Amino acid sequence: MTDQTPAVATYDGPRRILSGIQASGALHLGNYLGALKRFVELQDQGAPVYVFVADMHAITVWQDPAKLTAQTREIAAAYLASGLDPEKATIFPQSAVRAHAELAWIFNCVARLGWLDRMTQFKEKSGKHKERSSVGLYTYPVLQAADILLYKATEVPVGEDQKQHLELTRDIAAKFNNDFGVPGFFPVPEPIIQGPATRVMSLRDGAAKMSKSDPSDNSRINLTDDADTIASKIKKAKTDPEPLPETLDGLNERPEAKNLVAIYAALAGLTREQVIAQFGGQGFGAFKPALADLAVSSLAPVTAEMRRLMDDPAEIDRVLKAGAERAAEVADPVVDEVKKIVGFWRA
Ligand code: AQP
Repeated sequence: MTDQTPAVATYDGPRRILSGIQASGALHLGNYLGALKRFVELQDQGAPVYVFVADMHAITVWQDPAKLTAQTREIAAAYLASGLDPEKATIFPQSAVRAHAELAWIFNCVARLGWLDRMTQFKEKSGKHKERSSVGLYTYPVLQAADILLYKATEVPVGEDQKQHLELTRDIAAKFNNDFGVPGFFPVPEPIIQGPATRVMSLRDGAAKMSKSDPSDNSRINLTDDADTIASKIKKAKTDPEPLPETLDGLNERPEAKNLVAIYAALAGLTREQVIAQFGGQGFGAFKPALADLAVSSLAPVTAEMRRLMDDPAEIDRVLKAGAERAAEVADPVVDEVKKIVGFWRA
């Protein structure tokens, strides 16, 4: 929390879960284990789930317009193929609900420059070329706060990398409630960063996050990879020469081994202790083929369903349109109320 954050007021609205994935390229195993699988678990627990395709976030870096539309459908296909049910979960493209942009502007005037200056993801993504980065890339976490608070979301399932952005959302909610004298108007949402795979690492470098933008395709398993490609990427994954340890502590200082064990645990629905109990003492010559088989059998149904859906864009579009209408029913009254609170003119 920043030093400017006032005391948290109580929010007594309903429980709501919200998250999104950028339409910025092919999805990978990190997105699947850190985000998609979690959304489905929450939906299956009966929670009201809102999941959007973050196309407005995607354009913070250049996107070919023709590809952006296809990528938006592809993320929606991944949501459906992973098990999200459009009757239960509200699935929609961010840009189809205008209130996201409206609330983001108001939040740009609530958030402080000092808060954004601390965001490590901007520093990583802008690299040495900060001056050439888009202004949108800088204010990205403010749009993310609008995405979340527009639905008065109480919980946000994300991977570890989004923790700092979630803290900024909490600060914006608290500052808005405080500045405008509306305690409890916005909830101060909780991040849900749980499970054995909140930070899946690159297969080529145990110190780097598995990421869409990594130039090496061998660093990640894409949801669109076929069985042979998955097996070959796991076979080539960087490891050390030691066998797997007999205890979890033995994975310390062995980032690549730790990552592969975490991936196995997440895919098999086991704890890392259980994986170590099964494979401790065995070399990667035995563990990697077992992991490859598991990855292929877990991802094959998702990949096949994604392909089927991608061949039927009309079905995806129906889901997105209905989802956008349902999302707007929640979002529009919230942004109307915010405009009233801020003092904007209305007839
Ligand atoms: N490696 C990861 N392990 C666990 N969770 C991850 N997520 C991303 N990478 C991992 C989670 O996936 C959700 C959607 O992420 P996103 O596409 O919106 O943005 P991102 O985090 O920027 O994903 P990438 O792959 O790293 O994209 P690039 O390379 O474009 O930056 C989020 O919940 C995220 O935590």
